[in-house]
Amino acid sequence: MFKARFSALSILDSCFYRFSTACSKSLNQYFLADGTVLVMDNAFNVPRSILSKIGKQLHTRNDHPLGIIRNRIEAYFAKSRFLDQGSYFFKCYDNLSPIVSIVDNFDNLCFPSNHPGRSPTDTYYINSNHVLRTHTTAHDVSLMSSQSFIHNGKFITIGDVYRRDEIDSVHYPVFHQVEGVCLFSRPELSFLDKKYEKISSIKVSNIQPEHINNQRNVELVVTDMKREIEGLMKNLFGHDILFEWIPGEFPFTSPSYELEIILNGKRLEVCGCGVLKNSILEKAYGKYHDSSIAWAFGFGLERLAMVLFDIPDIRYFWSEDSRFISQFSENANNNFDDFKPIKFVPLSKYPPNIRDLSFWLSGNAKALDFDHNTVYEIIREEASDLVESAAIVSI
Ligand code: FA5
Ligand code: MG
Repeated sequence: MFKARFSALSILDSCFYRFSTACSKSLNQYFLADGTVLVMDNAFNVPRSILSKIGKQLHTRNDHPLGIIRNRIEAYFAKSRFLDQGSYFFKCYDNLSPIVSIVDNFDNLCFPSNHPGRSPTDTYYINSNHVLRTHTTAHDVSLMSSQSFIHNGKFITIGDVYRRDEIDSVHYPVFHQVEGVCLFSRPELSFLDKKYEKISSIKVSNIQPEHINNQRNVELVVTDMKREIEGLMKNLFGHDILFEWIPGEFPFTSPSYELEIILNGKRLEVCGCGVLKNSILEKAYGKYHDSSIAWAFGFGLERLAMVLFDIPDIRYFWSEDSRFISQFSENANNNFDDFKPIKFVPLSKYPPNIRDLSFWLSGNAKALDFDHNTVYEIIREEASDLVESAAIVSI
């Protein structure tokens, strides 16, 4: 049995909900606002509600909480590194198309052919060869290998990403990520060696075979990555922020880590990161590339903004209600040195109007012969953002 909880965020609402299949495949072309024509095939599985979010570019709106936090992250990474090696900056890309090839999203990033992330139950397919990017990491190889992007292997990428996922206050099928990549040339590694001479570098496991003879380099790069990310956390949330590094696992990094921040005793995963696999650098730069090693990370912007502004539910970011956006406008113009985040105030003086709805799925549910993400999507498609959470109550 499934139980779905509905709560209107800004209006009192009482509707009767009908559940049916979500997505119409009657057209084989779809025109996006920017003029892109998507030619669909049988793999197409993107519902209307998701298509309507493409191109909204919330992260580029200076007055939107996602835009405010993105500006702060960009400012943090805009500082120069390796000053005595010549100044390098993290270049920022925020306007790359969210429609990417499966080569960019999966193959180039060493996802095995049977990885669950490739499944249409997890990923939105436009056609057999194109998906809505499931992470901003999808751009890493093409940005690194492209001649037309000049960034010295140090860049951040910000954009909307799409995943068929569960329904609760910290998951939404469209969210935003910021990716960071920092590639080290050999002179830069010597510079790191000096920089961290007095700091005992981190002991690492899961070192890639290609790095086994250069363990010190891996330790330096992981030390540098963790310091950058911790610096960002302190810059955003203040020096008292509590966090913990835990081991992670991604097909494209080794070693890999995740960062959890701890707030009021609760843990929230905000970031995945690690040392990019050497085979990925080879794809981008060729087998005999001179740049030896790179770190990379990916943050979920909504999760950071929820903590910074005390926003209790991820659905708010898509609110068109001016009472939501206008709350943050003062922060849009804040000087970053004396930034005091505005704390979110609920839009309505009325408490949420909550309805619980239970329903049964027919078929052999005991054998789990249904896909959970598909059920979540049908619920979302029919009930829109009124649905607050959905969970299996019994099987
Ligand atoms: C990734 O997406 C990796 N590409 C991150 C990475 C980049 C690792 C570079 C190594 C090197 P993950 O699936 O854990 O990892 O997602 C990263 C972050 O996105 C999470 O920590 C979380 O903050 C956020 N996130 C993930 N799923 C959702 C969701 N459905 N709704 C909102 N935020 C989400
Ligand atoms: Mg994760």
